[in-house]
Order: sequence, then C-alpha cells, then structure tokens
Amino acid sequence: MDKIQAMSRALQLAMRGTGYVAPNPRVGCVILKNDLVIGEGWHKKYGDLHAEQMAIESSIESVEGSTVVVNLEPCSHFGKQPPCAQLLIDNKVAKVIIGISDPNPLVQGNGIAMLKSAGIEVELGVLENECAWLNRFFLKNVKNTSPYVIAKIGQSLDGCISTIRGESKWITSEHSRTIVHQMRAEVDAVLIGRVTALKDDPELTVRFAVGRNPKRVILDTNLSLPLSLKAFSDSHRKETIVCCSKKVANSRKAENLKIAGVQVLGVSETSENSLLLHEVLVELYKSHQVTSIMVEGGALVLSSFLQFDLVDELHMFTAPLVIGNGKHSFNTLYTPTLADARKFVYKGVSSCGDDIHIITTRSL
Ligand code: AOF
Ligand code: ZN
Repeated sequence: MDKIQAMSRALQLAMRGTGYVAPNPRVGCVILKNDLVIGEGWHKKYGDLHAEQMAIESSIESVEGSTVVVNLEPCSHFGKQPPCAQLLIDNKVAKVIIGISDPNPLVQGNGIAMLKSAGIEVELGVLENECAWLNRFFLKNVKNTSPYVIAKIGQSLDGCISTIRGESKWITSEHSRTIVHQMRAEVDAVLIGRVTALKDDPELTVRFAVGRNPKRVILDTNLSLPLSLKAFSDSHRKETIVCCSKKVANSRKAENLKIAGVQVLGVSETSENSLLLHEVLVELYKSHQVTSIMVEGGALVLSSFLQFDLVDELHMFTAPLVIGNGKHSFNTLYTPTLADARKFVYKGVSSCGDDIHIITTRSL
C-alpha cells in the first residue's frame, strides 16, 4: 500500500466517527511496515481513544520502525487522552505521514515539532484537500468559534420551494430525501424557521438513513408556536432548542416549553424583530456544543443566512419540474446588482433519482 492509498484508508476509517466525535475532529490512522498494513484505528467517540492509540493497540506486530499514516497532526497535549506524538515517540516509529496540521491552539504544530525533535521523519500534506474537507467543521470551529453552516434547498428547476398556495410536499424525490437524512446524521443540528415549523410540522429526524438524530433548532422570536408541534412533543423533544428573543426567554410560554422538556435559548433581536443569526450560531456553539448545523428552510430563514453571509456550504436538490409563479428559495434576499450576488464555488454534482444534487461552498 502506498502513502496515497494509506491516507485514503485513514480517511475512510476517520469517517466511522461521523456524528459521534464532535467537537473533536474525525481522525483515522494506518500503520505500515514494508508497505503492509499492521494496524488501523480511528477516533470512535468523543473522549475515547485517539486514532493513533487504537491503531497501535490493534497492531499485529511491533510498531518499532513502522510508518504511521494519519489525516491530522498527532496531538501534543493532555486532554481527555494523553499526547499521541509522545506515544509514537515511545513506540519508536520511523516515519509519520500527516494530512493536515491540527489548528487547535493546544497543538498547532507542536505535535510535528515533538516528532521531529525525537528524530522521527515527518511528511505533511498528503491528500491535504481531502483531509481538510473531511474536517471542515472542526477547522471552521477552531478558526471562528462558531458552527459550520450548511444550507439545504429542495426546489424546482425554476428555483421554487413551493407553489403560490404553499404546497411543497414533495418537490424533490424520495432519493433526495434519503440523502438529506444522511446529511442530518452528519451534522449536530438542523435549523428551521417559525413558518416552516408551523406549516410542515416536520420531525427533522433521521429515518430514511442510518445514523443518530441531530438536535433540532427552531427560530421563533416571540414564542408563538404551539406546544403540540412534533418537535416539542415527540420522544426526541429534549433535543429541541427554541431560539427566541431575550425579551420572552423567561416568559410563561418559555416556562411551558421548558416544562415539556424543550430547551429555550434567548438571543438578541435586530431592529426588524428578527433574531440576530450570528448570535444564534455562536450561542449554539458555546452552550449547546453545536459544531455543525444544516439550515433546512424556509425561504425567509435561508435568505437571512445568505444576507448575513453565514452559509459555508450550499446544497441544492433540483427536481425536474417547473412551478412558475411559486415561492422562490431566497425570495427575501435583496441583490440590487450582480456584484452584490452571493458567490459560491462549485464542489460537486450527482444525480439523486430524477433530481440533481449540486454542492457549492462559500467563495473566500
Ligand atoms: C489526535 N488523534 O484521533 C484526535 C485528535 O480531549 P482529547 O484528548 O480527546 O483531545 C481532543 C483534541 O485532540 C482535539 O481538539 C484535536 O485537537 C485533537 N484530536 N488528535 O492526535 C485523534 N481525535
Ligand atoms: Zn491524540
């Protein structure tokens, strides 16, 4: 196995931690001796063994003189686990091949420096782009202390998310909805606005795919939504967070929600009586450990996230039908000139049954 194949395998192993390791990054590790794999490991769960520890423990022979391939720089600090760089030094490995360095201020190059000063050969940057993409949530979290934001839209060919009468079930295919459920299993939270909560009463759970349910975040500035909504009353309701104005965060309505088991988060309002989205995100990150969030609608919420330039990744599921005078995905976003248009970079496209799934990322 060459270093590219080994790093691809490390990335595959790292993926197994999806949904369970946040706020930590996803890390996988392969140990090679004479180009053959002698050990493999991954970070399975927050607080558990690091990938390198598991790979060493699983090795079928001594790792002395081996090459360790890992998608993230080995850590150099004592956290929930002892430093992996020291573990590799103690086990006398010969070489460490790394995808990207760890931006965590507690590590930030120290892991590499420790390895080098112990005489271990280090190669950095193998499949760098793939490694950065896998841990894009973690990289954003460390840089901005806020969650990575994915916006998802299910629309017609002409960019409508519902008819003029508000009918939206279903524009996209079942296949697309399966992919959306997979995406839900990968993020810490999904977010919708008040109108969507009221109109669709969605469960926002993972049902058509394998994985754990995300937290559900509902924006409801004045706490006007009824307690009978599924997100407030089903068995998963303790994982629902309602974001409202600070003015009503201790009101009777808020107390009723809390009694029902729902969490209430008070945030500042803008002059237009909507919630300050930047604050919503930072508070979700700081007080609710939300490292990644998928905004699922509706048009007003999607427009506001774009207006304030808060979207890191945009997923468009486009179904082959034309609605015409329906409701447009971003109908309240004001763009007087093309220069003001929100720019994204093409990342990929795939077909989802009869639909087209386009992935774009924020243009830097
Ligand atoms: C590694 N290998 O598999 C992971 C690393 O509290 P701890 O001990 O789990 O440390 C978490 C930090 O360690 C995390 O923020 C990131 O900087 C790094 N993650 N490092 O060498 C791993 N998961
Ligand atoms: Zn470590």
